Amino acid sequence: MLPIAENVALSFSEGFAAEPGEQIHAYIDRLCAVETNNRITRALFEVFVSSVELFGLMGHPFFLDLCRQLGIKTPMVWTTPAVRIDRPQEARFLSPAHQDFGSSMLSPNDLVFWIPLAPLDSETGTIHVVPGSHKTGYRPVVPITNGYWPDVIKDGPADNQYVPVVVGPDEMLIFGPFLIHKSGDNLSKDRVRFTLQLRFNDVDTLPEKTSAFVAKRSPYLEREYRKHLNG
Ligand SMILES: O=C(O)CCC(=O)C(=O)O
Repeated sequence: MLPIAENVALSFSEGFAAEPGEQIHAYIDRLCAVETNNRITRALFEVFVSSVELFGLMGHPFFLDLCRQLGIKTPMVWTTPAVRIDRPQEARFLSPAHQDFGSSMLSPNDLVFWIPLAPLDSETGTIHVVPGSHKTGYRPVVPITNGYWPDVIKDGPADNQYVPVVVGPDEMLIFGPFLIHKSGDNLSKDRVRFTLQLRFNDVDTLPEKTSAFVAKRSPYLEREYRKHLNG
């Protein structure tokens, strides 16, 4: 259990304490079932990126050794650790087909570690990938305006080229920046698809010594800051 999760949940009227020994995904399933307007799971999604436990994973020898074994000489953070909470029967935030290189444009030997934090099966759905698509580099994209995703792959693969990757409880999927993939639906009635993504660039192969992300004011900080401007 991440202490941050229970702390956040208890601040909402629908929130309730975790059972002793309860696994975090079971707790989130219970919260998701009682919350209104996604407000608890949305807050969890927002705070998880600042969790010290998850940040710490980026520097854990387990991941750094794997990075080196898989071709990253000097690992650096590509994105902050991302936790996905794909709620049952909700399609709005699913990721359409894409290559993660679009959120980096840096090292061609980047790595993504996609890790289930709750059991996956055909009901919860999983990530869908196009085998072999990583061999042909970054594909042209065209902008889109419906939904939250910025673009779509031009002449992307047909639906029947995707295969779902059901990753076991003690397994993870590791892929490079050019693999074409997308989210599968979560068809279950009451289970969130709860997964962690850790992404690493390689300092040695950066085309420019820079980073794929910058710290930016969150909407909360922007709003609060403006209240005090000229105040
Ligand atoms: O987990 C998913 O549904 C999709 C994940 C994804 O698109 C990504 O990690 O880039």
